[in-house]
Amino acid sequence: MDGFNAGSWLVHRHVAEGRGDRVAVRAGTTTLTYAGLSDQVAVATAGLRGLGLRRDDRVLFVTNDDVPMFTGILAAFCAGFVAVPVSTMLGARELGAIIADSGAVAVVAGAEYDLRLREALALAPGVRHLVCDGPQPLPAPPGVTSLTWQDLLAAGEKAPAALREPAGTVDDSWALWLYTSGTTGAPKGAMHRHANLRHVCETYGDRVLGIRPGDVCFSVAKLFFAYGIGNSMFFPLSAGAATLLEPRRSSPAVAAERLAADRPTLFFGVPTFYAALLAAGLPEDTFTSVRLATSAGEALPAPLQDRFTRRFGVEIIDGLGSTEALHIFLSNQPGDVRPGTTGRPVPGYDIELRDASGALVPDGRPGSLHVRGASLALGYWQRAEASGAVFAGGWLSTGDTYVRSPDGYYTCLGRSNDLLKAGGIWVSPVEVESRLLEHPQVEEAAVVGLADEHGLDKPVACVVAKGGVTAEELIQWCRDGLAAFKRPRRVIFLDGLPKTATGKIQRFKIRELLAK
Ligand code: 3SK
Repeated sequence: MDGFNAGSWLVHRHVAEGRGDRVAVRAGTTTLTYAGLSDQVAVATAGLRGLGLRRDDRVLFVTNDDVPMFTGILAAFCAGFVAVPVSTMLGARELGAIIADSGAVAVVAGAEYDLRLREALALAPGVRHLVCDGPQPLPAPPGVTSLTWQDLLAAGEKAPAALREPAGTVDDSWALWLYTSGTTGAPKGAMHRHANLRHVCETYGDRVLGIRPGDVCFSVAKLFFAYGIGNSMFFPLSAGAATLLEPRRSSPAVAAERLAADRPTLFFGVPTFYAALLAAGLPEDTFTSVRLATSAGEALPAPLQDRFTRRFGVEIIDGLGSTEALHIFLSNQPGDVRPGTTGRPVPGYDIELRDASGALVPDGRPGSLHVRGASLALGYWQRAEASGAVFAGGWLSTGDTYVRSPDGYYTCLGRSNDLLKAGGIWVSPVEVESRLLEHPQVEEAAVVGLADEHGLDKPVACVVAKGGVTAEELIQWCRDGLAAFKRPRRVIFLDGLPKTATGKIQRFKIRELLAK
C-alpha cells in the first residue's frame, strides 16, 4: 500500500511546493504562514515523540480552538499517533469515560478544564502525560507527568532532527478518532484512516466548496466536531488556503467581530446559529466578504435559509454529513440550491434509500439513508456489535429518513425514529417545523409525535416564541399552510429547546418532557 501521511500532506507539502509564505492560520494575534506552521508541527512532532509515545498511541485533546490544539492534532498525524479531539462541553464523568475508552496515553488540555480533568483522570489510569496549553502545568495524579505545551515545544526544539520527520503511515493507518453518541447511547469512537481525510478534501472540499488558495475559512463548529475539523483544518490546508481559529464560544457577536476583522470568504454554520445571527440584528453588510455559507448538523428549514439570504445576500448550501463518514456526503451545490432539500450526493459517494427489509425504495417514498464512500470510519473502537449494525457491507446506515425526488434531490424527513404517522400517514416533523418557523413570532420549533387519548401518535409542537402568539393561532397557521392532518394538535411554549452539543434538537428529550 502507498505511503500517505495526512499531516504531511496538509502542511509540509505546501512548503516543499513553494507556498511557505502564504498565510495558513490566524488565531487572535497569532498568524502563521505555511512555513511557520510546518516548523511548529515538526517541533511538536518531535516533542510528542519525546514523551515516549509509540505508533498508534492516542493523544486526546480537550481544549479550545487555538494554535496548540491545531498544531498538536497535525503533529499527532505526522508522528503516526492517533488524535482524539473531544468536546469541551463534557462533564468530568463523560470525559473520564472517553479518555479511558480511547486508551489515551497523553492528554492535551486547557487550564480551564483542570477541575473536570482531576475527576476524569481518576477514571482513566492509562494516561501517562498531561500537557496544559496554558502557562502552568496542571495538577496531575501520581505517575502522570505534567508539563506545558511550551515545555513540549522546547523539548522538541532540542530533540534530534530525525524526530521531526513524518512517520511512514499508509492510507489505512489510524489518524483520527471522533467520539459520537448520536442523540442517545454511550459515546463510541469512530476510527478514521489517514486516507479518509484526503477523501473529504477531494470530494466536498474540492467538488462542492471549490476551495482555492485565496479562501479564508471560518467555522462556528469547533475543531472537536467532525464538521468543525473539516471546515477549519482539512479543507483550508488541503488547498493552501487560510483558516481562522476562534477560542471563544461561538456567538453572533464573536462571529461579527471575526467577519469584520478577518474577512472570511467561506462561512460554516448550523441552522440554530443562522437563526441566532438573524435574531441578533447585525448590519446587512456583515457578510460581504463571504462568497458561500454552508449549513449542516440538522436540516436547514427553507424559510430560515431564505430569510438569511435575503438579509445578508449570501447563499447557504445545506448538506448532510456524519461523524462516521467524517464529513458531508449529500449537499446542495453553489448556484444549484433547492431550498428545503439537502441537495444531491457529493461526487465520490453513493447514496441508497432502503425500506425496513433492506430493499431500495422508489423515488417519492421515504427510506432509510445509507451512504458508501472512501471516508467511512473503519468502525467504532471496541464496539463490534454497534459497528456491525451501523457499518454493514461497506455501507453506513445513517439513521436518517429521506425521500428522493425524480430529478435526484434528497429531502430530510427526520431521524428514522423521529418520523411519525398521523391518521396512518407519514408526517415529517421537519416539514411542520418549517411551517412554524415561517411565522414571524416563532424563533425555534420542534415537533414530535405524542400519543393522544386513543394511543395514536399526533404531532405536538414545542415552540420558542419571540412575542405574543397563541397556540390556537399557530395551529391555524399550520392548517393554512399544510395538509390539515399535519397540523400540531397541541402547541407548548418553552424558553429553549434541548439540543446536542452539535445543536441538533433532541426530540427524545422533548418526548420525555411531554410524557411527564
Ligand atoms: O451533522 C452533520 O451534517 C455533519 C456534517 C459534517 C460532519 C459531521 C456531521 C455530523
